[in-house]
Amino acid sequence: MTVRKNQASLTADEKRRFVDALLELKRSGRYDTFVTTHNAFIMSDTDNGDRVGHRSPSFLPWHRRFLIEFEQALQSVDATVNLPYWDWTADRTSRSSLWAPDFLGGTGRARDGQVLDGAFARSANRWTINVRVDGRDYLRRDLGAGGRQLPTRAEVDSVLAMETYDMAPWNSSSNGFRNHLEGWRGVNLHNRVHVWVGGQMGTGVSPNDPVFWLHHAFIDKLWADWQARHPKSSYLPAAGTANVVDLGDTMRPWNDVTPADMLDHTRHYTFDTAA
Ligand SMILES: [Cu+2]
Repeated sequence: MTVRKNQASLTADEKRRFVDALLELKRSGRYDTFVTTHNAFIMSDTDNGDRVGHRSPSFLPWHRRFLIEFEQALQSVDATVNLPYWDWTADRTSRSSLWAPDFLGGTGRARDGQVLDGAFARSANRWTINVRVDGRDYLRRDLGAGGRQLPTRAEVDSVLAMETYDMAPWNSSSNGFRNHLEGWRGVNLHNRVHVWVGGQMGTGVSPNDPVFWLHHAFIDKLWADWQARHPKSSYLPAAGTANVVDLGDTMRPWNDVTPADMLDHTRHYTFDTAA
């Protein structure tokens, strides 16, 4: 049974196994296929055209399916590994244990953003950035870039209070829960965290940084928390919407899974705590 835990509560052994499984997926080439897929959707999802992975209602079920597939890949390396989540409202500085050398390593150096410690540093030679948007082949970060702050618990609660899942025009200008969580409108939760980490996390090839999975596992948990809080609210739109994945439509790239199939996470995993 997969239980997704808060990263702050992982034991030293759990951290080591998670990092080792990441390194093995990277070595085998499987890791980079996830980066390629994510970037392809970032490039093709547009506000006025087809949109599946981002800036649309299916942002949440798409990433849920994407994380399940990634977690299964990790478990094929080490069956004890589950995806942890990063509650950035609680662990909100670069001094968090998340960024220690025994886990994800820290921020990048000022000159070029290069991460210098931990298993994903260039010097460890096991984390070359192959799927990239520029020539730099090393992991980069700029934690807290430009003095930005991570979202607060109060900001998260203000978004969880929104009753309606999503609204027309079903894109980055929408009102409703999904777009506020994604961050194109309002207090900005998910997008802001990508920008706060900086480096590759601020680009379409963001899964190059392993923190991508921990960030999205928490976004996914917030969707579950929202469902628990609004049992009468459901995924929208229900049917017949051009360019958008309705409740019963299949999602690319899998073509065999719908948002309806993704509503109940407990078929796949549970969380250590509710919100
Ligand atoms: Cu993201």
